[in-house]
Amino acid sequence: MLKRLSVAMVGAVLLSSALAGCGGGDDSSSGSGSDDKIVLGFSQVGAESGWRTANTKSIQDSAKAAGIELKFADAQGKQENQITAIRSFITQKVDVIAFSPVVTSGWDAVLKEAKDAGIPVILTDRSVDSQDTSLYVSFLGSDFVEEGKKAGQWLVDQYKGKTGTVNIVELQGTTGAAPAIDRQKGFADTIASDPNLKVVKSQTGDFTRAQGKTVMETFLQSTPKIDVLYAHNDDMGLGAIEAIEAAGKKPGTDIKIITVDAVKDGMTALSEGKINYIVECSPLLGPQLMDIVKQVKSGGTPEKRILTKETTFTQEQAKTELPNRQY
Ligand code: GYE
Repeated sequence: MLKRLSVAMVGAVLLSSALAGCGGGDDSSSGSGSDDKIVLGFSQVGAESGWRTANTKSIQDSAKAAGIELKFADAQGKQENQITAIRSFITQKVDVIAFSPVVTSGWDAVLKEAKDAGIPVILTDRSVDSQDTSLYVSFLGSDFVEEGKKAGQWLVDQYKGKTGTVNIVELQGTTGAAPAIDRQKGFADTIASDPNLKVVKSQTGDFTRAQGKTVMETFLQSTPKIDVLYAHNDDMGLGAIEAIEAAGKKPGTDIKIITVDAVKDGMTALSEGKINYIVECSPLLGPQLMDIVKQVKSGGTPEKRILTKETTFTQEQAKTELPNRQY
């Protein structure tokens, strides 16, 4: 009951703040040029990780730089909040809607409402599983299966020619989220080439540091021999490092660690030898998103799938890259 109430309240707050942004007095709130400014409604997942914080900043900064009026709603990790925010953007008649879907499924109805209202939708960072791809104009983001494959390939290379079972534990991202599904799949498919590599435990840590720590504690208690940890993001890996150290083990040495993202804290742990390998996933999607928004608004047709460029980092490479890392 209490939970329901708080969800309803968050929804109401989102709705009212979103409405306030576009309600009366538009001249004074946005300056004299507000009429011809493109209005973009953006529904963000939340603030679960360092990646997400950098992604939010990138979107806010680049909207400003592009002269686009941004209506930003934080869904606090809840799909129902995202649906509420999207509906409020439709009511407000924003020019374009963009969002990073917390999970892949359950979007058809609200996307249809946007389409019927003639408002183009851009998927940012994460995909949806809608069969009808006309429900969105473009999807900008990483190839998460490829990221999982890169993580798996590094491990395959590490254990090439060696004998004995390698026990791997996996910290998955948010259940049902595209990066969790795809990073698991890419990794599993790749390590299948070496029968010694076995995932013995796999559980969600919801992409957060706190849950990464808690779940790793249970892994350590239930599994005496853990050789490798594969965490779907840096934050869960960093939480797990705390649990490993508290259990008297040396992260990076006693347990090899692979993560995804390459945010500053992850890169620092990598350069210190506590993480062994990081697959990069760039959160800096803002500039490209604003370009797509402008293109759509001027009647253009953006590519249906726009991929971000990414790399990988070893411990040595992290030392070189760290001083340049923006996020
Ligand atoms: O890897 C993780 C975040 O969707 C790519 O979400 C994003 C993921 C990112 O919470 O840190």
